[in-house]
Amino acid sequence: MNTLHSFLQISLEVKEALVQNKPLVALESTIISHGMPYPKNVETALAVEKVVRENGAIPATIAIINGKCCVGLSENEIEIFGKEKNVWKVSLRDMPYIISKKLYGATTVASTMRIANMAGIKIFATGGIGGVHRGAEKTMDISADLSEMAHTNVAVVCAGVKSILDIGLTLEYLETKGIPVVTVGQKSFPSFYSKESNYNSPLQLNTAKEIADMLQIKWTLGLEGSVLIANPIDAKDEIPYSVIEKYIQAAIQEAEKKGIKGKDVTPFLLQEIATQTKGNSLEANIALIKNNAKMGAAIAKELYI
Ligand code: PSU
Ligand code: MN
Repeated sequence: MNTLHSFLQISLEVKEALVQNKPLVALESTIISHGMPYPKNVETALAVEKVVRENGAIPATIAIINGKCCVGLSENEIEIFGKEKNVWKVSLRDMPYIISKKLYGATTVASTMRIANMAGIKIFATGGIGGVHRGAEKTMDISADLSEMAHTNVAVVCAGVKSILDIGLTLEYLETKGIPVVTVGQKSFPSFYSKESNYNSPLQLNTAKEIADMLQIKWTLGLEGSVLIANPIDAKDEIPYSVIEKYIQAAIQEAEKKGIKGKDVTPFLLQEIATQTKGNSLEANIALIKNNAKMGAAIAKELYI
């Protein structure tokens, strides 16, 4: 009989870290296969793993390969996810299909969280989460990332919510689902490419230790689910809101014109914005992921002590 165990493949390094109670940071693979172009995607994925290590934690990049949920990828596997065209973007609904068909599956925030939880990893660093899309009152396009965050005990470090989404509605949805949203070191809720947005963060904490304390208390109380840790992009790397907003508007219009729908929306918008900003948005994206990896490692270190 198949058990959960038979579908989970944890790398030696990650296994050792789990046994020895070393800090671990989960990383997703959709960002590699559908979030950035080759070869920058592979370079970034490897650089992000390096940042996690340099900050005293063990990286665990997660993906689905050959019928297994893999926790901890080799360089060669990361290269495949960056290069191959036949890699699926796998959210929760796609997991059983991709596993049963033994296809390559790049995991989104939702599926990465679920697999990290199976392995016992509590901290996950990424760039941006999916959320409530603009116009969701008509399209119902709300990412499964949000519902997953309502009940899986893995904290997500991201750079806030980018305004391809409806930031206000995303914050409302998070509140409804009981998901704490805490911004690191500032009042304004960050918006991915930009350090700030027009929204205040519901909560603010200033150190990794404070965040780790809050996570421990949440889960000790039996309050299930994630915490959204919004880590603002460094001022030197940001694209100001007023500048990026017009590219985002244009990209959304282009997606509508082309009839892009469902799971293709986010990758299309990211690519369109990168093209229109002549790669500037991609550079900001890379900088903020590294920044989040660093914060993820710092929190993981506090949590495992
Ligand atoms: N935002 C980014 N880069 C990404 C994604 C979001 O800046 O790569 C990916 C993440 O994997 C996220 C997913 O979980 O898009 C959300 O997709 P959807 O909106 O289809 O749920
Ligand atoms: Mn969607």
